[in-house]
Amino acid sequence: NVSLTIDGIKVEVPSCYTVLEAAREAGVDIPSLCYLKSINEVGACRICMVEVEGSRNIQASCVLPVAEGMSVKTNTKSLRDVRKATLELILSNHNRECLTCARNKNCELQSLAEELNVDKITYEGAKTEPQIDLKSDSIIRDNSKCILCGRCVNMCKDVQEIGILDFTNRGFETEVAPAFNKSMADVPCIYCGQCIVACPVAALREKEDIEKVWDAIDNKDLHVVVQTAPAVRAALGEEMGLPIGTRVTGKMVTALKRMGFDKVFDTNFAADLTIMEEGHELLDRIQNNGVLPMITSCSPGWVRFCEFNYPEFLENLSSCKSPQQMMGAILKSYYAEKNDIDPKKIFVVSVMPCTSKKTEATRPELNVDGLRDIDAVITTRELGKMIKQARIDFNKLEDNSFDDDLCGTAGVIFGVTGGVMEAALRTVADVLEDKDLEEIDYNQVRGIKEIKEAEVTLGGKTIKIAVVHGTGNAVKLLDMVKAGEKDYHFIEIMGCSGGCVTGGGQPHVSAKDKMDVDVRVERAKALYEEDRLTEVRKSHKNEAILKLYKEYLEKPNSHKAHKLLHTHYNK
Ligand code: HC1
Ligand code: SF4
Repeated sequence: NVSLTIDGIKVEVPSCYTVLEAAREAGVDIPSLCYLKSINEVGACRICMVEVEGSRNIQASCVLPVAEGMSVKTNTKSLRDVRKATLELILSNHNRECLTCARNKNCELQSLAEELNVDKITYEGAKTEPQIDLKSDSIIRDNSKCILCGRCVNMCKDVQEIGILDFTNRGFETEVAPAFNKSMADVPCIYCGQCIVACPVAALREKEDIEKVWDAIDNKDLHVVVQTAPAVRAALGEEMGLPIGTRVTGKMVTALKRMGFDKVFDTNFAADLTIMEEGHELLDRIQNNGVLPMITSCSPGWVRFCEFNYPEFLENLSSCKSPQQMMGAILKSYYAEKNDIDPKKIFVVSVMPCTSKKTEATRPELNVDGLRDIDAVITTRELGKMIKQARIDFNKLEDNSFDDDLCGTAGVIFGVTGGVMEAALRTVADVLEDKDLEEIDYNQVRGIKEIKEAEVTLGGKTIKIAVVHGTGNAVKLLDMVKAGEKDYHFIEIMGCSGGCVTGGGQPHVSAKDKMDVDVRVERAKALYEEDRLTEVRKSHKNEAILKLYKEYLEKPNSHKAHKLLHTHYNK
């Protein structure tokens, strides 16, 4: 450890700390902008400058290592002046239409301008020509909002190992964009939205479908139903000012009913259905020499990543559609027939923690008889905006339950890394052991370790499994599988680190708050809590699922199930 003083406060911190981190321990909040813990520590924006006793120059604290006996000042007049001038320069070439901006009141640049008391822009000068890329179904890039902090660049390059975004040109012409300034729709972007999560401003944001959803609700000819993904309940509260990871399932359902949806369903039901189909597919592949390892296919970012970067693994992907799609397919077939509604008049809205789900919903290979499973996808953030637009006082709402014709069980843990695997093991174990096992917590696949591996012996068979999250970690694992260094029966891959709880559509958490909490861990707790509270925690024991097979699908992987619930990806 190292001892130093910051603004006269003595602190002792590990020697690997930076001055910015040490200050945080001392309760001193040095302002910063480009800094994003473990992802972007580059000292580019020059906002976090400090004075160090004995040094003539001021220095960027986010890249300044602590040293024994160091004495640091963070709040002198000259530092305040420098920071303010730097921020004014950044703002001089920023599209400052804050009132109509997607990140209004939720923007790190705006907050900083307020905190540093910037009350005028002294240096009005040249402006970058605005260029807004609206072509993809998932992500909008708007260079008039970009402050060149590089957070998205390093997120995409180092964490996701994709490298879609980079700095181009020089000097005043510098921009962050895909190569050759192509649209995000014309490069191998997987729409994971992790660049949006990293962006402090609105230079990267989702393509909103809010108006489309309100229009559907207002259209009296349509039967408008909504499904919410497992991870949404773990984060929506943050949009309403609640602490990170507050579980708001009941209030969310009430809000959706008040907004005017005809039915409010839980994607967990379709996640259970996925387990039934995927579990049986795995057993079939193991027993009949099918392609192994089988790899999950519910994360659309991961599926796109596989298509672009590892096409040799496409045959390993489970043929199951994702739960989002399965839900739509069941609503427009079984549910439509049972309730005597024309499937063409059913409008299915998904609320997802994910930006890639917007593009997934448009994929033609997922259609059934030319009909899309899902008609509109909104993110958790968009739902937050709609609830506010509807003037619903969220925190005062009573709890309500999902419409129970199609309810869920183990599916809730799908939203966290390892959850699909755990839910699958609960079912596969019971089938292979031919028992109703009581020990169903698979701690080996929980947690945020980059690669989780386990061997489970079930009914005398050893099943080798692995779980990875974030495409960067998928690269590491798949390269080992390719090299023959590892072999497994079943692999779970999720496109985002932490799984869906930290998907690209989840509420923004500032870089400052991310220094204190691991958002992945806090939100995961909410889903494990809901799992603990659920009476039935195995997909194959879900009464609604059993009824669906009995009344309609017959059995897992039946002809009908294949038509509705499976697909084939090829590139
Ligand atoms: Fe997910 Fe899934 S868990 S992919 O992370 O398999 O988005 O939450 O809805 O489809 O169920 C996302 C979450 C979600 C699907 C399920
Ligand atoms: Fe990179 Fe994902 Fe952003 Fe595309 S969506 S640019 S892949 S981080």
